[in-house]
Amino acid sequence: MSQDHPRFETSPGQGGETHQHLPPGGPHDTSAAHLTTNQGLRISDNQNSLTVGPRGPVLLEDFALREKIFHFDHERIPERVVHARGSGAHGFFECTRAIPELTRAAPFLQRGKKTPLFARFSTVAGGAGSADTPRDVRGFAVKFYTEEGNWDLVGNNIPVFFIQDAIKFPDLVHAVKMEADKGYPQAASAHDTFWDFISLMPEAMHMVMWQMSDRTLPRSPRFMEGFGIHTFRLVNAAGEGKLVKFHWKPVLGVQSTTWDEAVKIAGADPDYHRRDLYETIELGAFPQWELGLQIFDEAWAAEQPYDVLDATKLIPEEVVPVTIVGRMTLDRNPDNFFAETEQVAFCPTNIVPGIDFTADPLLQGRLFSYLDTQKSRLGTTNFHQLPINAPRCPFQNFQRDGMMQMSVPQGRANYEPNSLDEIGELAGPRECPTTGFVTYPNVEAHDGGHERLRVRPALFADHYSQARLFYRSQTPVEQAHLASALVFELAKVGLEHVRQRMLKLLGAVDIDLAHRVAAALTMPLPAPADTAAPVLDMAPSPALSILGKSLPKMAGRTVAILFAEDSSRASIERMREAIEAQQGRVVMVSQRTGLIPVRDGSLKADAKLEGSPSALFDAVASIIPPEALAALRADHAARNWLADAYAHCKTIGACPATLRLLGEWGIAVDEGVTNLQDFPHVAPARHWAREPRVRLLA
Ligand code: HDE
Repeated sequence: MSQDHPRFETSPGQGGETHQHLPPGGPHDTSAAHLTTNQGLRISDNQNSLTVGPRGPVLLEDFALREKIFHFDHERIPERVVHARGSGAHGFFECTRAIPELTRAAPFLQRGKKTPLFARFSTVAGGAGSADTPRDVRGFAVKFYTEEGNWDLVGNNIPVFFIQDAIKFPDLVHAVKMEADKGYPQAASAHDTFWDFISLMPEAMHMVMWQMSDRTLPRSPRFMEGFGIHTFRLVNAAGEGKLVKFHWKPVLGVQSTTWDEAVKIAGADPDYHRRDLYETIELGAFPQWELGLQIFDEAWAAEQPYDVLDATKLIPEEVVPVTIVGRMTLDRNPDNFFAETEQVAFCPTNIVPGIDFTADPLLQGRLFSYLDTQKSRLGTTNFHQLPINAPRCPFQNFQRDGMMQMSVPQGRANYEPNSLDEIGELAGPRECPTTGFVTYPNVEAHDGGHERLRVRPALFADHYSQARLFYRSQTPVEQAHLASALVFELAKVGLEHVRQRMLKLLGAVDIDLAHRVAAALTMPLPAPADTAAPVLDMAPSPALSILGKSLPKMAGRTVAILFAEDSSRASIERMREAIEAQQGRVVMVSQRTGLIPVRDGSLKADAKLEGSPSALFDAVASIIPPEALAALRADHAARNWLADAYAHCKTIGACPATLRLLGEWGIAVDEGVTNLQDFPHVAPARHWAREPRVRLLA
């Protein structure tokens, strides 16, 4: 590097134009971790692009520059479609009153038990860069990392909602967000489209009261109540369920601002709430909320003048008191806003044993929406692997692959059930009926008394009767093909116990079939599998057979005519006419392509024998003069052509010279090998009687 061409250095006066190591703290600090590319390559210069000479163009070759800018270009991800503006913190939930009689959910089982969590508070309408203090509902979302999986309690700071049914949510959000044509106002409900919608939506009136109250102007998240809104269900270890509404109560009490304050704060410090949460945690004044429950049951609910599944209704605390069962403390700010607060993905579907849903139609819609939106926002189905979203308990299943897959599963068990453990291979995880999550059957009056179950109807239990019907409805040729296919496939299965199990299942389908397959595999025939339902002997259905439906017609079929130099053009033309008259198609095949001289002129070969095996055609005819025999005898492709046509049970139309070849090659003449005159009538048929002579069938 020449002294004439100074390079840019971030610490003026510390060296200038060459690579020199500077004192600690400078850009070339050797005591710090080395700066590398994403491939781990150490970077020698993070200040200057690579150029041709001091004033020349920047080189495409500068991969360090391109990687850095490429990554920067893609730093933004889609913001949340609602609740885009928010801030979060880590903390824990401490159980202050064990309630095993109400729920088996892990966080509530012992007094003093602590469960780590992450909470995020948000506005609803504004974009990610909007101010913290508009008049708006606030999100109050908490992710509990329990030892039985993540539980997300995704609530708001108001105990009711605008709408009763999720199907209205996109309309509500469109109406409140910036107007479609103007792109404003940002983060404000004070505009035409919001009030147009609301004026047509009487169910929103209760929520509008809350929205126009000072609840939507909180002093800070630290002074907000939080509500699960929907009625949920708690289920204890005995499987008994109670209905519940969740309440968060700030230890500091509830506090709002006035509208005028909120407006001025938005100007003076748009990050007022974010800063407030961050700074108080940094100062060690950890915000706290008590978690309270309103517990009730169906009988009580049925007597109320409102429906507890209606999210526009609350249950007055004076009617059903709020029982405090624990306390949330937020004691740690995120290390990185993007990695944690931005990438945290709350899903109301994240519940744990002991907690369940109800049929609230607003909740039911949310159960679809959140998982779905994360795919748009975080770009991959594997967002659950991000540190902020990953459960703190072990998790494993057979979901695989997908964009940004971080785990490296071992072994070939990527499906279930499997029996790979029987040969000492990794079999993977198994379902557990006793400790796994079980949905509360939930007999709610409006469900018509039907329980929510994971069962199949009783008649689905018969797996064999129709398999037997199918097999027995096949012609003997088809049965042989089916049995042989099973033999072919199972012969490729190296797992002895799997073959055994298949023979047992086949035995339950048809003992003769099982016997054929076992014999061909030289395996002893095991006893047939036990069946959950009686296997019926149904009357055979010929409609299930292919051969029963095959029509011996030329239409739609293709016939190849093999010819050679000096073949009889007249015989070939006669053959072509007969085939085409029956709507068949003719392909002329010869050892050479192009125009071939034949008796009385020439004929064009459409295909070369070597590249056009007889498998391509439905039937073949060979019209050749004795003079061609020598060349065909010496041609392996010619021999295969005829031998395969025979082995595939096709009709072969043979001239006298062809018959000689067939004889020489040991291809027996049968009813499917015809003279040229009969050929067009016999051609479409397959001659299955020939099959035992050409292959070993099961
Ligand atoms: Fe949400 N809501 N919501 N919501 N919601 C989202 O999910 C949705 C509703 C709430 O800090 C989205 O990850 C539908 C009620 C909070 O990351 C999305 C319906 C309540 C947050 C979504 C509702 C909420 C969201 C957008 C009508 C209070 C922020 C980004 C049935 C109980 C969570 C995302 C965070 C976020 C859908 C109604 C609370 C699109 C369809 C009622 C606190 O999935």
